[in-house]
Amino acid sequence: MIIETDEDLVKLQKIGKICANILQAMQEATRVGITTKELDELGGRLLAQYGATSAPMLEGFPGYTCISVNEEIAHGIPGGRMLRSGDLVNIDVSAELDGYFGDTGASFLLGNGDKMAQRLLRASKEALANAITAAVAGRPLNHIGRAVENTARRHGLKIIKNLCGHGVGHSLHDEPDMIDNYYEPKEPRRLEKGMVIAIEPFISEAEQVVVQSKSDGWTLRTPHRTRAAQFEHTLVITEKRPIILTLPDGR
Ligand code: M3C
Ligand code: CO
Ligand code: CO
Repeated sequence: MIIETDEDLVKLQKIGKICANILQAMQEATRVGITTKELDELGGRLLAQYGATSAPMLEGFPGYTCISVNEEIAHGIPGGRMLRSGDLVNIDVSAELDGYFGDTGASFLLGNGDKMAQRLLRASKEALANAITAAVAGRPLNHIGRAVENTARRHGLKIIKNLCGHGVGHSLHDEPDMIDNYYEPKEPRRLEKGMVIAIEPFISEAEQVVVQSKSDGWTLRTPHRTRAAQFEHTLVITEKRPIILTLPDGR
């Protein structure tokens, strides 16, 4: 969506902060032995406290939040899987309040993890930061993907090419759709002032596509089960630096 009124901005800020606070609380609650279902139930309780609705559930997803572990890249279904030291965990929180949506996600390690997992985290965090810097009104939309792709290359890593950012606002996946995480020279669109978008680079250790699980219809994995990490923020495009809507309280 494109912001038209002050009310649009205020309501997007509200749901953005809610998503960010819930993501932070779930990250803080993550410990060895907890199941992804228990973590998701915390997310569900917090959503209820804020009066917000899980966006994945509105799409028929069987969980309040998406929790993806190791070989799961995205859309991981919360369940009985117990988290272990060294797991690379991704939590993605998206929700609706008053007709407005927010979307944020983060990957992190439980314990120290291995060198590659640490590299994936550093690179994907940096890719999101560089993409945010590139997201200025008037610039070609493909500057976002270019920033992500260049960051991955500098770290000797790959991009998951069939996962992309998207517009957000009146729906979870809104206009402009399909914001590629790689440089697409034929992309004709430009960023506009007031555009609300979610940028979410998935940086990968080897493979460049994900496939959907045939058994649950949701979980996205790479064919050979190699890993990736994601960070996601919802932003409003301006003529300067974008406004990041999904920062938790106190940040
Ligand atoms: N918030 C998720 C979608 C959740 S709906 C099951 C998203 O938009 O960030 C992703 N899209 C693709 C992979 S993760
Ligand atoms: Co998301
Ligand atoms: Co998203």
